[in-house]
Amino acid sequence: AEDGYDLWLRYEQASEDLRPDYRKQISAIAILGDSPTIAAARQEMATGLAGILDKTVTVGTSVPRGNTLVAGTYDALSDLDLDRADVGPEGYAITQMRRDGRILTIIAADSDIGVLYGTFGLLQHMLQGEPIAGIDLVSRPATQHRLLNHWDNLDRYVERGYAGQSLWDWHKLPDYRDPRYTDYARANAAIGVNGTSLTNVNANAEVLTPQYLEKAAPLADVFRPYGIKVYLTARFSAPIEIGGLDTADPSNEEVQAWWEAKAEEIYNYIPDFGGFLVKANSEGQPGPQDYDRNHADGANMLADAVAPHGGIVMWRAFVYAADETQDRAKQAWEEFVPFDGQFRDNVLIQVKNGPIDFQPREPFSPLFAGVEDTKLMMEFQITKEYLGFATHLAYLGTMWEETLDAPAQRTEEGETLTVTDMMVSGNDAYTVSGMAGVANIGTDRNWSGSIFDQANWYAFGRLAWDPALDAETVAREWAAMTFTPDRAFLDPVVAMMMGSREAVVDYMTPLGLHHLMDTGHHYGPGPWVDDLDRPDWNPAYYHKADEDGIGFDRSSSGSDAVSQYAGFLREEWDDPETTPDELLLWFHHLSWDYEMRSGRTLWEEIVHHYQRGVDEVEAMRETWDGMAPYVDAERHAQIADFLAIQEKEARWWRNACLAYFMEVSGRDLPDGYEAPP
Ligand code: GCW
Repeated sequence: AEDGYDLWLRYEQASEDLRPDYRKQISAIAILGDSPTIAAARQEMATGLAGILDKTVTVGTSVPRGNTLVAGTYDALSDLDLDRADVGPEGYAITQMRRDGRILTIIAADSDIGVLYGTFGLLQHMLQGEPIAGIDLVSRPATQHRLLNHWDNLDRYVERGYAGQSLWDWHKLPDYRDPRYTDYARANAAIGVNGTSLTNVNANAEVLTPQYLEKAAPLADVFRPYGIKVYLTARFSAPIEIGGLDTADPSNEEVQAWWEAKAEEIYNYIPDFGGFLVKANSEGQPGPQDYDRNHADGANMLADAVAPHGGIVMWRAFVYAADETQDRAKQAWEEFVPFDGQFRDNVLIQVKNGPIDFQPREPFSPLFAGVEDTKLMMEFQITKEYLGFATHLAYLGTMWEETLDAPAQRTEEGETLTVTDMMVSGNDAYTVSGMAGVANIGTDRNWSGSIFDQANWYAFGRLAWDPALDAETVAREWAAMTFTPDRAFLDPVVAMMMGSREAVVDYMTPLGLHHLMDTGHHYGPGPWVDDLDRPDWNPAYYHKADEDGIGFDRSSSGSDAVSQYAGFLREEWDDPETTPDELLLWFHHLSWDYEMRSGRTLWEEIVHHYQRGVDEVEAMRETWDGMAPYVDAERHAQIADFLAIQEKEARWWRNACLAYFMEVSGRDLPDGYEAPP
């Protein structure tokens, strides 16, 4: 049945136009080498080509006669005397050449993992309906650490997970290695993900005990051939909770020694353990500030413990205090910028894309332009906590592209640097950079809770590999491999994906509004909520609507969050006249009658956007209804049902928000709009 289990590894036979050519050019196959990674490549190639070519395929270990597909490291392929491409430690080159009257299709790399990535690269090229005659491409990752972050608890509850339970079946580990772990590794290797943090950042120290390390080790064993390292979340107070110490103060020598010994122990179980991911002094998690120490003190202690083993520490910058007088958007910057240059070389500060919290739209976090000598890692949220969970269709590639491509800084020579430039920090980019995605994966057959949410997992991997890719290309690749490379399907469906996130912005939080979601679960509207203990968890804290106007004044006359950005942005965003509509109410509190670029008043513009969001979802449904001829009935029906839910809930959002704002502002709907019931 077509239940979505195969993700982008659905090895359907190629179309009639391509299959005969593929078969002719690949009459024999060999992958040279003998590591577990090469074995995995051989296995994948055999499965993949058997499907695509629709014939029995054997993958040999030495170069046969005839038109041959041959893969291996440049060293293994030395007999072929190839020109070496600059593929780096993980990249690959795919070329075709004629030799002695035969066609050779060659996948070459410097490393075995490059050979595996190249194997996936060629299979994907074919799955996307591309000819292989004359193929000539080089692909290498721009970032070094490309990680999924699972927010999985040890009882298998997934925080903000909408796709079932945690994949990690701690109860049956270590002895039962669910074959699904291998499929997880295949799917990730296919998009270049090379690390996975198994446990929730709201961490349980138990995972660092031998009882759990023994269970994490076989997961690392399964993932290793696929180039994926295992990371764990470190609860800062673990020395107390599982170590029997009475403090976790990073300046205490016993505490330091405890972490050193713990690291040693972990590396005994998992020799290539990646390192720790840490949420400290945030939302109740313990941290160095509990002992009057700072983030650098905490991160460096852990970094020193894993450094002898080659590990890294990813220390999160998602911090904010429960203090209403402070603009939450400013806090990460204030807590981290003073320590710029004080973090160890193996520490990466992991920063959410925006300064608040994974909203449908935020400006990029000012930290990306705020530090000079600190390695920053991007954190995106693949799971859609604030964008309708698994039933709303929202392709996040466009959101991430918007952040990565955003101009962030200007050099003295006047060159504009984007967020990506800042993140890969120019100098020694490959060795210091990374991207993390909060996973949307669980035990659901389709992994992600919906078919279209698979696209977000896919897009995360692709953009982590190459942040310069455009979201549309990535959407096309995904849709072609997930459904069909037929253009009559791809053109409308990719267009639908490309507009889908903006539709969510429109019906939830247009024009720079944010955090209007109902409390706790964050599903559905709650702009009226204003009675929580923590003021900065109240939607009303963010929209500040009253009878005179709406929006959060972060300009120089307000919280001055705008001052954390580079001069050219500060200038642009400090003035409502030059602030783009998309960020208007993020930076400004304006009268309902404020005149917009469109000629509408602000109130009319807000109404217009909420309505546009609903209209857009209606259009998405129509597009999808027309796609029935190209998609199996099972997946088509589920997606159609989910879109119906999305339309219903887009109306719910529009009606609830407009009704609330009408009441607060004392205004009626402009002519021509449907009044909320
Ligand atoms: O987005 C918020 C979520 C929390 C999460 C926190 C974080 C893991 O609502 O569930 O906790 O962010 O990123 O730490």
